[in-house]
Amino acid sequence: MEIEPGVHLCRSYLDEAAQIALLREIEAVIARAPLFTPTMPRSGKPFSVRMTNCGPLGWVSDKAGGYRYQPLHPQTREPWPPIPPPLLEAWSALAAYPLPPQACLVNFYDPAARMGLHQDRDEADLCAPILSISLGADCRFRLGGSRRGDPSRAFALASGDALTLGGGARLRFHGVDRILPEIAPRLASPLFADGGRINLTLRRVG
Ligand code: MD3
Ligand code: FE
Repeated sequence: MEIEPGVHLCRSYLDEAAQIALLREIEAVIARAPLFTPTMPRSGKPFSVRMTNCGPLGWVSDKAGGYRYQPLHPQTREPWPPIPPPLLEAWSALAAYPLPPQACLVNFYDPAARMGLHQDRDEADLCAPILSISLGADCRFRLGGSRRGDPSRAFALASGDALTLGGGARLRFHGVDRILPEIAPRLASPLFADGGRINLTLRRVG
């Protein structure tokens, strides 16, 4: 359903079996392309979120090079693994875009991680939507406006939820206030031994 212009939230897009199947695929991605800790441009301050990618291009950030997309893992120097089929199927079903995704960013939040309010503007192609899929613990997600000071609203994103951001929503500020204490039984995975959340974002880069 369209919760705001250009923002579609599909609750429980993946049922529990599909979440577990996708989690196994993401574990395999992380085994080949280990999670790394990005750092902020200029300051070098580490993100609390750890990341990896799959697909032809991956998003990285470090003190010297800043935010960018590149074809190789910053530590292994290997190409990113391919995007798992269930994510390509989700893109076909939800993105309403004729070309396949070029990048899938895998964000891993431990229970204390967060992501400050920001815009996604490292992509030359701003026509294509972004598709986000959540796994694991719920988070309190924040959606602002197109300027930093605009009013914002918060809502929960839960395991299996899919969010698409397109059209005028593409440049809205957004962030993750915090990971919420778990209520549902957590998905069995060494990744979630301490709780935690994974978010997958599929994008066209340009
Ligand atoms: C709203 N990730 O990786 S995904 C990011 O949960 C990022 O890990 C968050 O923001 C996460 O850049 C949020 C949902 C999302 C993604 C892109 C958006 C919401 C968005 C772009 C515009 C507006
Ligand atoms: Fe973002």
